[in-house]
Amino acid sequence: MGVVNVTPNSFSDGGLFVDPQQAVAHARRLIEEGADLVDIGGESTRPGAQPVDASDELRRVVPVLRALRDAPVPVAVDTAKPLVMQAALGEGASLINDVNALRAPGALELAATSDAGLCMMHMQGDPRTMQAAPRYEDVVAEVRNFLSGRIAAAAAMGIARGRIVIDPGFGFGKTVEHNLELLRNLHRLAELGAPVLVGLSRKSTLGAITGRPATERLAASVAAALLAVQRGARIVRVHDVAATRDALAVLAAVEAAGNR
Ligand code: HH2
Repeated sequence: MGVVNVTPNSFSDGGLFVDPQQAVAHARRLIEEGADLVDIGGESTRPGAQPVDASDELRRVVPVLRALRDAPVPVAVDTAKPLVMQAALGEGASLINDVNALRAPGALELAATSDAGLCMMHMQGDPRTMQAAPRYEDVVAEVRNFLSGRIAAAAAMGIARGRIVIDPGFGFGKTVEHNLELLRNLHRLAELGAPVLVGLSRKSTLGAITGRPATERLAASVAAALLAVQRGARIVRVHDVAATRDALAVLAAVEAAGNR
């Protein structure tokens, strides 16, 4: 999944693709690099980010989604707002990627009326405050219980399980240790039976490990994507598609050789 942030303030590429034409060109570039889907977002959820109102978010993402209607891969919308979800579905989006796991009033109901894929992510708190003091007794069990609860909530609305993707939400109300613990135990989330999406690309945990700023986290991001796929991730949400694909091709070749 290639990331397209149509925002002025995203943590690693804020402002680069805020112009819809630039965003569309970037999405097409990521598709050429081998993205199997692209994720269009109009609100940064970086720690400390202020919420954006729906009209601004719509102004950012709708022209981009419209221009990508003919894209050769599915297009996701990264939003927590039912109004934006609805508009995005009308513009041809086929996956709703919600960092708030469809907890906004009306979000699950709207999702139930569509046939889109649904990615539900775990977050402790909200982006404004989530990194202040994340606390868990057992981060893996708590994230797993939350996601299992969201799968059940979706099922209770009549949403087929096959439409659901789950995501532990790396960096969303988690310390470096919490993120590493979740990555080490990703298989426990995969056991829930829904494909697991992992977003670690360029995130601050990789900065804490390597000492590098967001613009210099390519190698760390590729390593994280590879480790995630080895531990059961089925989708990796990345800014650097070509490099990630190469790394995953090596992993696939090694695994195929083992199966011969
Ligand atoms: N991370 C970000 C945004 N959306 N969605 C899912 N499912 N999983 C993630 O880990 C995830 C996500 C944050 O990254 P980015 O979009 O690059 O930054 P920003 O929120 O600052 O726009």
